[in-house]
This record gives sequence, structure tokens and C-alpha cells, in this order.
Amino acid sequence: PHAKRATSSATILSGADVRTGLDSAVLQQAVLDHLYYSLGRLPAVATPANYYRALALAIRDRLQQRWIRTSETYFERGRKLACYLSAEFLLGPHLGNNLLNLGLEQAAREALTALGQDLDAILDCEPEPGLGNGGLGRLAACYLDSLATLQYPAIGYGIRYEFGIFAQEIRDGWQTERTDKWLSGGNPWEIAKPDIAYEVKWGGHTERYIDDDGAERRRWVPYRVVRGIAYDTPIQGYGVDTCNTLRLWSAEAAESFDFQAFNTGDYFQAVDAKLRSETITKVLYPNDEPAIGKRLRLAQQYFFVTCSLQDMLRILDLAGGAIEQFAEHFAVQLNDTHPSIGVAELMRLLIDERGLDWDAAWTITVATFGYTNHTLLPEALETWPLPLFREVLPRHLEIIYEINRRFLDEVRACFPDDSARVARMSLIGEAGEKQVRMAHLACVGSHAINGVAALHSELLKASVLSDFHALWPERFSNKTNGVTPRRFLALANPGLRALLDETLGASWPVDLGRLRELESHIDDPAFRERWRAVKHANKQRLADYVQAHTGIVLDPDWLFDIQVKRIHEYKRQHLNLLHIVTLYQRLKTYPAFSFPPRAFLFGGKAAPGYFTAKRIIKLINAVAETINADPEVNGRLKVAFVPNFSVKNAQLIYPAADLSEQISTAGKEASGTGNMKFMLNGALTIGTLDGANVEMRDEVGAENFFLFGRTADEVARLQGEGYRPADYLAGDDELKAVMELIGSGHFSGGDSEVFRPLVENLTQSDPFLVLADYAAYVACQEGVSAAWADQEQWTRMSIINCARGGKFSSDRAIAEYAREIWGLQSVPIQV
Ligand code: GL2
Repeated sequence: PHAKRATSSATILSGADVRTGLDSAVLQQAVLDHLYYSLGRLPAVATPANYYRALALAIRDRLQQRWIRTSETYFERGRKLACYLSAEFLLGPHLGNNLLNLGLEQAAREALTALGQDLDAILDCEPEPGLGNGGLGRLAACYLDSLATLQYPAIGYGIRYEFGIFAQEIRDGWQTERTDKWLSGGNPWEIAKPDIAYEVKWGGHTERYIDDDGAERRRWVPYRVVRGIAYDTPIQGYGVDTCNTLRLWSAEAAESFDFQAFNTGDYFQAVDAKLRSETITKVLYPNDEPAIGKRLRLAQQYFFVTCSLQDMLRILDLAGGAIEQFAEHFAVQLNDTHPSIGVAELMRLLIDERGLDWDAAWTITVATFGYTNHTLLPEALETWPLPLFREVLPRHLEIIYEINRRFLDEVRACFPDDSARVARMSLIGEAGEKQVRMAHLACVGSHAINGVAALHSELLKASVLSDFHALWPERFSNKTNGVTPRRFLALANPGLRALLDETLGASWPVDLGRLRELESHIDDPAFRERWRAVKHANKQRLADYVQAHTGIVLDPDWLFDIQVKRIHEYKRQHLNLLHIVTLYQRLKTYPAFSFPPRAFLFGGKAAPGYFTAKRIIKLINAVAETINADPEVNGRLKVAFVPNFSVKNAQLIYPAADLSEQISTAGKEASGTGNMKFMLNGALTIGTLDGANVEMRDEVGAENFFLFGRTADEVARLQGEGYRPADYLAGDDELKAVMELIGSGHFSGGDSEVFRPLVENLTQSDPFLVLADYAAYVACQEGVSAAWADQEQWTRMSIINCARGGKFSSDRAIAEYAREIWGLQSVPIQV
């Protein structure tokens, strides 16, 4: 490398330039230095993965000054810090995003080209940190991006899972899961801070004691203690010097050996205790919505929450702040109920460890926390069996009982003689086995409670949290979700980005309302032509990817109709399938039946234990195989399942869509965020009045949105009356034939067993009203085909969808949280 340096640049680099310089010659040298010093490789033997790591390290060096300056400034200024507590952060690859946010893409490309490497191939080497399941985890990542970009003092706290969301492979049409060893090649972005570590207690019992002042107190005598170690990842804002921190906790044994066991000669048991401690942060639970009451999951939640709260106390102490001022220093947001044990834990820390009295501690706790609810599905509301909870967190159970005692007194005072209400609202559920209700704990312990889309927030107030709304209406608000336009527009769609830069100037990524100005160009045929060319190139890019990963060949001239998201009955991928089989059947029956050719793409993971979701994947692949192989239909219909949907391939998928499928049963999808990513990339939506679809349609206008299906009210009414799917089957011959075809084994090589459970589910119970919405959906899809036939008009609608998507920037959402919940001020950073 040193010989190269002499020949590569006439510039003599100072020591500082090597680590901070931003031009391509300096970057090139920095990559060579890291290859040599950090990886021990010469360019002649370096693989693309080696180059990835060297470039990542060079870029992290360039973040370092901003990162340290940011922490230092927050510390000096002593302003309020937003702490986003989330069990999931679905980050996606860092390198491309950091290059974008630092404005270094061009320089990096040139540096690598000079080294004989291709930046895109290098970017592709990054394994993605899949530390989340889906929308909830990705939302947390988008919010970190916006917090940094808007220069808000903020920190994300979560769990450093050794294995993230499993990698999905499709074998014989079935999903199989492979562990995600994202750390196996090392993680160049994180910095371990072993000196930032906290004790996490576990199990045991509590006891009464008399403190030095003669007061009676309680303390926790744990059975076990583990340690949580901080791993920090930089979160660089776009176009600013702010570089915030994501702090993820990793579990370690408190002592590397159980010395007693060791001394008695039981070496195995001694090491085993260490292994057991470390399992806490081994793996992400791969369940999206339904909560699963597993001990290890409670362990994970408590583990990261106590480390985070102890970290805040340490920061407060370092800054010399008074404990009474805790809530002025920290606004803590609970991303769903997963971190809601924090309410009891902060009480414990304040009372047991800092000596505050109950009332002072409670005032601080409620002023500190805000709670975001992300789902209405009853099975997803977390509860813990009381015996399990007591065994793991005995002191917290005592605290929760006391919170509950005082809380229920307040309920009785407001609603005298209403014991049913008291039972409904209690933190302890008494039906069947006793349960600790985490959503109730979150509501009682937070000054602000919000849903994630207007409809969802209203339904929360009317249904699952109606009693809390009756008691504390002032605590409730809506914060409609948003997505970062940096990753999901600028980075994912370079073609559109170039067109937007040229048309609007460069500020749109931080001022997304400016997309509106696109509307003044919709009547310009040349502009529309360029718009279509961008979409076409994106479709070709996706077609190449699909072919490489599935062998299926797609034509970018066809309509790309895409549904990517977790596989779940309420999201109704099977409704989409029924439409596809309907088209197939029409083509087979009437060969002259004509419609514009369509490629249907699906992607998404099913929870490994979710029987019906896994069978839906199998059915998608079975239908795809039959259709794609049949020359009578495959000139107008193709179906592909893109394996292993992830942030990485999502960035190829959203920009290539013509039509976005957002077809959940109304009232079930809290918000959705994929819907927004498609919209910003110029896809039209076919959707129900669910989640944020409602607000998207308000923005684009009814004429630019394909609406179908029952409303949330109608769904509730139909289910209340006793919904009978058989009625819909009996009244619709085409639907009946479709169901029979699937049940007959036509798509499964004559095997009439494999899809029987799906067919029976739909025809006998149909919990998500697939059959009830089928006819409206098929009719609406006919409207889509008709609209597609007029390409000029379609392009206008596509432009309008992008132009009116500005509301769905996560910058707007974060500004609302900062102002209305956190009381947060931005702090500009100067390096
Ligand atoms: C979810 C909701 O299902 C989804 O509609 C919402 O957009 C996201 C983010 O608010 O949260 N809730 C949930 O538990 N998961 C989600 O994706 N997993």
C-alpha cells in the first residue's frame, strides 16, 4: 500500500486528513490503510468482502469526529435527551446510507474505481443487521434517522441480538429458516464499550430491612446476576454534523466462572452458567404480532430496559443533575409494550436505589414515559402469567401491586360503584390464570399514549384502551407513522432521485412537502416520459434480481403488482391469491379473455410457528409454479415469490412497483409503513380503508387511489351479526370455482390435502373476511387494469402519488413527537 500511496496521489496527507478527509484520493488511501492495518490484506488478495470492511472502517472514521462532538455537545448543553426504547431496530445495511448522509457517494465510488473495484458490488457485501421483525422495528430505525437529521438529542436503546430475524429460504415451495449470523464477519460499525456495563438482577426473593435512618425498606435478593455491555452504533443525520448513538446491550456472565462450582471441581457447571447468561441476547423472537409469553422473552425485555435506565442515571450523575430532575433530562418513549416493564423498573431504581419516596418517584416516572401502541389485535397485547413474572421479577411484582392499588383507588373515585370497570382496568387480569397486563402498566405509567395512524388512534380510544381514555382523555393523541425519504427514496431509487434533484433542487430529502411541486410538471409529456423511464429501469433492475434468485423471468413492460410484508392472515395475501386464481381461471376458460399482462410479486416472512401463514407461502409458490409453466397463461400472468424479504431487497422492490397491495381487513393494520414507501416511489395503491391508507387516500384524492372493501365499522358489524362465509360462496359461482380449484390439488400435483386447511379456514370461519371482500376486490382490480391501459393517465396518477406523499416523511412524525410528547429542542452540532 505504501508504494501505491506514492504513486496514487501527489497530495501529502497529514495524519488528520487520513482519518477525516473527504475527497476520493484520501478515501482511497484510507481504504488501503484499513486493508493493510485492520484486515492484514494486500490488495492483490483482497476479496470484495474485504473491500467492504475496509471502506466501512474508513467511513466510520469519518463519522467519529461528528459522533464524539455530538455526545460532547449534548453533555455540555445539558438539554433534554429523547430515549427511544425498542426491542427491535430493523436497521438495514449501513454503508450506503452513511455515504448518502455524509455526501460521500461520489468520492467513495471514485476511490473504489481507482482501486479496480465497483462500489455497488462492495455495497452488496454488507450483511444486514436484521434486528427486527417488520414494520415496528423498521419504524424505530426510520425514527433514529429523522432524530439525527433534525438534530434532536436522542439515543436509541435496544438489544444486540447475536442472531437477528432468520434468513428465509424456499424449498419445494415451503419456507425454511436459517439462522442469521450477521456478526460472523465482524461488525465494522459498532464500538464495544465494555466499561459501560450494568448489573442485571434476576429471580430470588425480596426482604424487609431497616436502613441507616431507621426507616423500613424492601430490597431484592436476586438468585442470579448478569451483566449488560454497551455496543454503540453511529446514526449519522443527513446533511448535518449530528451523529447520534444507537446503544445496544449484550449479555455477559457477571463473573466468567461460578467460582464455587469451579472450586468444587465442576468445571462444566461453571462454564454452563456463563453460557446461560449469554443466551439472553442470543436471538430475536421471530414473531411479528402475536406475543408469546416465554420466560426468555421477559428476560430480554427486562435486561435491556434496566441497562438503559441505569445508563440514564449514570449520565445524569455525570452531568451533576439532581435525581428529582430526571424527567427534565430524559423523555423515554416505549415502542409498544415490549419495554413497558420500564415503568416498574424506574420506580424500583428511584425508590430502592436512590431513596426517593413513592409519590416523588411516581411523579417522575409518569412525566418520563410515553407509550406508543402499535396494534389492536387482542392476541398481540402482551401479558405475563403471574407465577412466571413473580419468579423472574419478584420486586417488580410488589411494585406493580402497589401501583395497581393506588391506581384502582383513583378509578373507584372517578367511577364509584363500577366494579366491572375496576376489573377491566386492573394491571392484573383475573380471568383464568392471573396475568400481568403490560399495556395497562404502560398506560398508567405514561403521561402520553398514542396510536400510529388516525384511524388506529380512534379505534384505540373506542376499543382496547377505551377505559383508559375515559379516565385520562388528555393523555391520548395520534402520531401517524412516517418513513425516511433518505433510505427509501434517495438511496433506493437513484433514478428518481436524479430526476427530483433536477426538478426540485436538492433540499427535498429534508423538506418532503416540496414533492408537491412535481404536480406542475404532470401535463408535460416529456416529463412523464422521463418518469416512466425511471420506473422502467427500476423494474428491469428488480426483474434481474428476481431471475437471479428464483429463475423466474419478468417483463418490465408488464404491470408490476406487489405485496411485500410479513405473511399474516389479517394482511390477506390469500385474498390477492384468490384474485390471481380468478384471472387464471378466466384465461383457461375463455382464452380470448383479455387484460393487460401483470406480474404479481410477493415477499415476506412467516413466523416459524404460524401454520396458516406458512401454508399461504406454499400456496403462493404452488400457484406461481403452475401459472409460470403454462404457456396458455404465462404470456399474460406471472407470479413470483421473492425469498427472504429484507431491508436490503426492499430497496429494490418498492421503486419497481406499479401497484401496491395494502389489502388488510379494515381495522386490523394499525398503520402500515410499506404503503408509504410504495407511494413515495410512485406506485398506486389498491387498498382498504385501514391504517394509514386512509390518510394516504385523503392526500392523493379518491380518484388516485383504488379503494375497495368493507370499512372497519362494517367489519365489526358483520362479525357482530355472525359472519357466515358460506353465504358468500353460495352467491358467487366464480369464487366457488376458485376455492374448488385450490382444494382439488390442481396447484399441488393432485395433492388435495395440502391446501385443505386453508380452504376450510376460508370457507368455514374466515376470521379476516376474505370471502366477504372478494367480489369488491376483483371488481376493483378490473378498474386497475382499465386504468393501466391509459399509460399517460397512469403516469399522472403515479406522479401525484409521489407528489402528495410528503406527509409520510418520518421527519414530520418525529417533529410531532418532539413537540407534543417529549418537549424536545434541537441542538445543532458544529465540528
Ligand atoms: C406494527 C403494525 O402491525 C403496523 O401496522 C405498523 O405500521 C407498525 C409500526 O407502527 O407496527 N405493530 C406490530 O406489532 N408490528 C407492526 O409492524 N410488528
